[in-house]
Amino acid sequence: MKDKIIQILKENSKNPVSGEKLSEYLKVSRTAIWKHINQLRQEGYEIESLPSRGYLLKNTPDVLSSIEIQSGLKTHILGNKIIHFDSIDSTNEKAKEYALQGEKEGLVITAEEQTKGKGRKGRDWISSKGSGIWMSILLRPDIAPCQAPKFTLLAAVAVAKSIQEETGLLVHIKWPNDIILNKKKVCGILTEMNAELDRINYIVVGIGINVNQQENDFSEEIKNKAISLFEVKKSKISRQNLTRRILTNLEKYYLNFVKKEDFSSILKEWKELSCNLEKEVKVVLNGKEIEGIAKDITEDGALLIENREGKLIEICYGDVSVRGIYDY
Ligand code: BTX
Repeated sequence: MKDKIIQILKENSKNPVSGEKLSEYLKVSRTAIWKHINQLRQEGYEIESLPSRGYLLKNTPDVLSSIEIQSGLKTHILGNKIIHFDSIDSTNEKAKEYALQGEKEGLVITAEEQTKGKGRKGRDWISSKGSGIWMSILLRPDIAPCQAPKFTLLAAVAVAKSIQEETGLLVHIKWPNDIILNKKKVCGILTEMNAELDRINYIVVGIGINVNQQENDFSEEIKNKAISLFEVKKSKISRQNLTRRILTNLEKYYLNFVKKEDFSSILKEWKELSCNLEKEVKVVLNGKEIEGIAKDITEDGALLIENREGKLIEICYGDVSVRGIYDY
């Protein structure tokens, strides 16, 4: 209902719409309209009440709601359906629930705040209210499950490019799933999959970006490794514009990969954006440390490390530290 009211007010941006007209059109009482208008005001919509003329929308807040993101979104699949939550445990968990109910690919779950945002291996992802992009995208690619790790790389390229295009800031990718700005983590990507031996049922790509937090907004626990776009750009960034750009770029890379089976161009861009290659790295894998120089990334998205003995080791997953970048 609130979305419908906003849509009508947007379509009549120059002319006030009376409560009577809204209630007739939407077939609800004028009291119900009034309640919804008040709720919208609480959510940050600036709606003027002009005596005996009606409601006029003066300003929209930077929320990640379906109506705001979809207006101006030119994708074919991603974002066809967007479900927005003011507060939720984890957008990835919600997307997986919808996936199990048979929801089509392209569904996007967005939230203003996550109370149990997830990182990898049960780690937390701190997702404070209204300041970041916390979203998950449901995909159902017709490819073999062993190809799934490529989605994290693909998403990282799409997000890094989108941040650069939208803000002009130079970001890098730290294998496999971090986006780095000024040597700190500005974004994390969590890809989760449900598959059988030979086919993927669904993939959920969860993207968390620190957008408009100020330095003091980060808790003690993460303030040495986390950074927001605002801190470097020194001006507020539209979460709506950045979200639309990410969905557009992600769809482009996704379709190139699944329809044209072209991963090599994504890999090339990944390498250009990487902060790992030719750097000294340390990988912690099942509690064991491997040190060496990151030499390359394979077609399957694994990291190739040359160890101290000059032997090449292929790392498919694990936590990588790069000298000089936060936890190393
Ligand atoms: P990760 O395991 O690589 O990173 C998690 C680690 O990053 C934490 O242990 C903490 O040290 C640090 N950290 C936590 N919060 C932040 C933050 N806001 N900024 C920078 N560093 C932080 C990375 O996992 C994958 C994160 C994906 C998050 C998205 S948000 C939407 C979707 N829903 C969901 O529950 N997760 C994904």
